[in-house]
Amino acid sequence: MNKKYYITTPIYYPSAEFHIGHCYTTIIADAIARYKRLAGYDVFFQTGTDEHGLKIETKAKEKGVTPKEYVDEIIANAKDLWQQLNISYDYFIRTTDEHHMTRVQEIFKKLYDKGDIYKGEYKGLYCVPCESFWTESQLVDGKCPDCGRDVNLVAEEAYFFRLSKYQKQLEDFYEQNPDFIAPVSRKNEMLNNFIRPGLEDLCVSRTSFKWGIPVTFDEKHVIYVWIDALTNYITSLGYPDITPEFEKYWPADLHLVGKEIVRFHTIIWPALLMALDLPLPKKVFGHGWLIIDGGKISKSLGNYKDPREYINAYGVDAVRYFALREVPFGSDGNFSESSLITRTNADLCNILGNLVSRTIQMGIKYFDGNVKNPKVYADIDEDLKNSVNTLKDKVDQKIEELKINEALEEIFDVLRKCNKYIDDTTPWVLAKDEENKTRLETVLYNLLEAIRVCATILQAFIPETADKIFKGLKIDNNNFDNIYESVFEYQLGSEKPANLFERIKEE
Ligand code: ME8
Repeated sequence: MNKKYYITTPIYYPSAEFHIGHCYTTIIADAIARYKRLAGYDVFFQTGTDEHGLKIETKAKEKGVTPKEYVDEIIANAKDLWQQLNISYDYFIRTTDEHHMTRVQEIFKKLYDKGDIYKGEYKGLYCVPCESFWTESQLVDGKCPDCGRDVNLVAEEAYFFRLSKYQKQLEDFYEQNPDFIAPVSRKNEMLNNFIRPGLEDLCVSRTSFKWGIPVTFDEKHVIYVWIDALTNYITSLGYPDITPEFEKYWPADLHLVGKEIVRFHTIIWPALLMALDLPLPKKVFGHGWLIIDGGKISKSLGNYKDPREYINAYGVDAVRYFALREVPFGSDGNFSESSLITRTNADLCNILGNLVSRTIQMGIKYFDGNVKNPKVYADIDEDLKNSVNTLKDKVDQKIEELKINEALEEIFDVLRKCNKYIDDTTPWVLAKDEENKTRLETVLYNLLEAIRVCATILQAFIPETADKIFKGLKIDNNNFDNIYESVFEYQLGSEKPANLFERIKEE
């Protein structure tokens, strides 16, 4: 039986079209999922949409459509976007799915019967665009700390989840599982700013709007945000039924989220799971934000383009590579079209594309496309081979630590070395003298092997490009099991393959 790996993205709000920030999390989750599949794991990769709430109800009303009609259109576009980005999700959950809704109702009832949900009155400061309640002390200049807009004082009858009851259990859990939250700075933030000062019970129902999952035993209430949203990670597996899928995949190995929802995933979600007597996810990683002109890319600010425009202009792997490589994973980073272009030209075009096309062309020109291993090595070859042979372990380690950008740096270091190896061994000089034929073949064979190994790993990150490389090398793609089984002879044919990336001119 293969080892399993369950990875999730947040379920995004379809209140507006998705932007590059949503692509960021989803591309990274996809690369990790693909990597684990190549490594032989039985992967379950889930993404989806979080469709209830006042904001969507209001937006739909403004547009003169039902909330469901409103979200359906956005979700069709989102699915098209994921397809164009080669996102290999196994399951797309919608919180309007019938089975999700009934399962959420059952979970709510279960918690109520247990006494962990009770009826009370909610008074709070509410930000409509962010769908968030804030305490007085969290406001910045009296406004919503996330978007800077006005908040309203709201009072209504509501159900509460006994979050406070789980304070000690959460602290103990953090203590015993030091790797639960990453990066570690976010863990300290949760402990010091939220848990230790004392957890308040959490409001989990609303009567002020209708667009939500009704509480079965008190129908004027709809279940509010977090019990509906967070449980997506288990309702998709059939919970509360203990299905074979649930038994196989739960607990999740990794919830990948943006830093602003770490709090919900590392406090509310574990507490809910504790209340349900379920095991907790192994890790929550809170990544940084992509920012534009110093501010967060935001639906409410509308400061973004449809990511499909970038895919159409520069190719899917330019966008994927940027998301994976540009920003140290965990930190905030700037996004601009010009940095996307610079990154594509510098790495994909100059380092990778150039290497692959030069090598294949030389194989065709000097050996009619047939290059095998003459097995006579010089020191300079051993050096390159050593970098190639240790690459997979280095990348494994980086992926384990979720240092995704550094994983790509390792691969591109090897590719850079290959280019330097060409400059140092000067195949075009070797080609002038028949006596150097064996040496020349060794050089080209080593390069082809290095490219093959890099492409095998790159399948996880830029799958379309990796496929093109395999086609250029005229070999089948591989998983990691036989990555270090050498090819006996490359038969490259006679046709020069198209360039992997054209240099982009910045206007
Ligand atoms: O919060 N940079 O949905 P949401 C990087 N429905 N990542 C970004 C980003 C940016 N500028 N903007 C968005 C929700 N993201 C809830 C989640 S989960 C049970 C419920 C990504 O549509 C990032 O992953 O506001 C962030 O956490 C998520 O989109 C927020 O998506």
